[in-house]
Amino acid sequence: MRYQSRRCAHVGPKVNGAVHERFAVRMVWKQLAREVGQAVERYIASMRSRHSMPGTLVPSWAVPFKPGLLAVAVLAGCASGPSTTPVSTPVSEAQPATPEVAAEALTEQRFAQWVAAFRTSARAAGIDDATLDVTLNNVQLHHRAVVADRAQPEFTRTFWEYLDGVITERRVSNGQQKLLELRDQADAVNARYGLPGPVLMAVWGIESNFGGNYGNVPVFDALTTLGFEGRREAWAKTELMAALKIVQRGDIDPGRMVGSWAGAMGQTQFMPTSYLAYAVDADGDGRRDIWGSMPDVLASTANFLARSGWRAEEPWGVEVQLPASFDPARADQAVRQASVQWAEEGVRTMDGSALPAMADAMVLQPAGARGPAFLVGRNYRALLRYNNSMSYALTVGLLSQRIAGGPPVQGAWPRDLRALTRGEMIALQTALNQRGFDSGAPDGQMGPATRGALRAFQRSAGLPADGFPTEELLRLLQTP
Ligand SMILES: [Ca+2]
Repeated sequence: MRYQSRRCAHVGPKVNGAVHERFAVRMVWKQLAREVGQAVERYIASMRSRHSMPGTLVPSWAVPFKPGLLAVAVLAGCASGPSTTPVSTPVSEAQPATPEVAAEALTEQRFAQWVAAFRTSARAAGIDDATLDVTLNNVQLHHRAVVADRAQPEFTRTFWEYLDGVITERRVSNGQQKLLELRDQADAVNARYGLPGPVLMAVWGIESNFGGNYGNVPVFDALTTLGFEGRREAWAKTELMAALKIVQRGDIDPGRMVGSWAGAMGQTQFMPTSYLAYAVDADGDGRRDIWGSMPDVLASTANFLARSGWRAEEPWGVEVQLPASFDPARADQAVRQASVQWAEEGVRTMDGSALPAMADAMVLQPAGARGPAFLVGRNYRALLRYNNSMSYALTVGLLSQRIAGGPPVQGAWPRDLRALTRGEMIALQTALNQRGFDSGAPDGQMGPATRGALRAFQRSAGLPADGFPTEELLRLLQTP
């Protein structure tokens, strides 16, 4: 639960669907935080050019501001007032009063104010002082997390490139090995929640590489930083409050409460609200430990998916072959029916055997009409609740299939195609709109509106309406 779908991977808070949250409340702090955030970005940009850093920030965002330098800067900044020093002036220990350092100090001040205001509201909501002291007294602002959170990468990967990176032979064999080691626990969880062991291993393997990397950012640092930054303040405050409740209940020592920069925690990356709703104490020690107890990790993950609609009697999905007459416009999440009805349309498994029973299934063609096809049902949609990304949910299913000893994808990916850049996606959306196919405001993201508009254009041009963006379609759209 760490990534957001716009990177073709899964980036962002997911369990709660907060990626799509809309914030109606505009608070003064939000505007302040935005201004400060912009100042921080200018500062980082100036540092980057000064030190000839590459255009992309290295992911060492976890380095907090240096308090010592800040203490000097606060004093210097207060003494000198607004500075008119050119931005190109080099920063050095001897010249602490540059605009960049002053901006950094101001940011720290405002961050402290934000935390103090949040603390007041948390106390009013029933969090005791002991909990507030141990969680919020030493939180640190991670300014690079802010930059990463706002990043709009120009280049994205295709689904098959993402799949190649996640489903490696090593990850498959590690998943099989872990399942052997944890067989008794996995069997118990399956009996209780209806979640097969290979699926749980796949989620665990993707979220944290089987516990090898679940992040080491203190959760309270991550969430106060994101709340202060302001773009998702309401969401971050809700998660912070949930995190405080977890500590107050005594489930976990706050020093062990670490995770990703987005606030996702533990071996399978639960957001705090999801933890409160779904975490389970399976080993009976009275604590729900999704960091150190594998029975708790497996049961919590299974409970989340079971409560999200996973059905024990259905598979995650199945790769299928489509009849030659299949209209690719029917490979759409809005077109759902039982496997039996898909079979009547000529949809078959790869070896021609009967389709598994799925009550409410849809066809997915993640690489368009030229690529492989999958039939997925409610269990796929349960995985979307974990992380609202087609790439994520399909990859969990395919990895679980490999861990269970099943085949890799058998259809051929159209590897001659490449993902459109963000700029090209905006051009595609703009051209669609100009031609009267409404794709909404161009944002560089492939969403349902863009897909629908692209399909309408393809139909008008007598092309298979798969809604899959390619360079060729972009050229066609831009040709008068
Ligand atoms: Ca426990």
